[in-house]
Amino acid sequence: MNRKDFFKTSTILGAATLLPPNSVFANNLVESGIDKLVDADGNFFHQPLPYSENFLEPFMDEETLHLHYTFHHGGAVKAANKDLSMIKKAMDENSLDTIDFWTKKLSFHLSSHILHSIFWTNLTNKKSDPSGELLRRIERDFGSFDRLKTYLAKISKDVDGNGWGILGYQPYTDKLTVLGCENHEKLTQWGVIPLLVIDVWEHSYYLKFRNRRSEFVDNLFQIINWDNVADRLAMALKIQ
Ligand code: MN3
Repeated sequence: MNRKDFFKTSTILGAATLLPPNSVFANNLVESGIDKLVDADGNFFHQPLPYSENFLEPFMDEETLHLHYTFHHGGAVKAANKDLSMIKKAMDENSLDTIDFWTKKLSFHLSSHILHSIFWTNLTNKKSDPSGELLRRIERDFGSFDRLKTYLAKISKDVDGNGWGILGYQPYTDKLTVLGCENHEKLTQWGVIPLLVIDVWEHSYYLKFRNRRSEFVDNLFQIINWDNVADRLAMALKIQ
């Protein structure tokens, strides 16, 4: 192991040791404490699910999870790599006519990759509740856990078209904040670090819940891994 690798490993361990030993999040972190999205060559890769495809049954059915993870998330990873290569090609050839197209596509596909990577770790198959610093900040910034749930559920249900309901940490204000994101990248605030993301694209619920997005969102609140959200907040506070 050379010095650089040693330093890298040490800092990864440093970030991960802040997290409980059974944390699914700690297994796929980079040294700064965010999700690992790229391989050693800088290409985006599709990290494995942190559980089997039937783990979230009956709250999320196996077929939906399989299609969602494999083709929707997986497709975004492939597309983001293509976008990057097309941007590089355009710059190498000094042929910039379509570079705005690929730049816009990268924003869409990479945002999809980031949010899906977080989404899988945000879910579990048993009920949990926030505690500690996360609960303290929820109560400070929203009044109570119930008030946050009501707010985040409403925002998620009411996203226009496809998108995400998001609970994030906003470092500029040192507060938790809620976003109703359209597609994967619209209606954010610069700087927000996503902690909990609710995928309300139709592909995440249509097989089982048909048109009943509201029911899907209420159902999803049963299986949120609040320990993972707390881990993500701890990392966000560390890396800001
Ligand atoms: Mn999705």
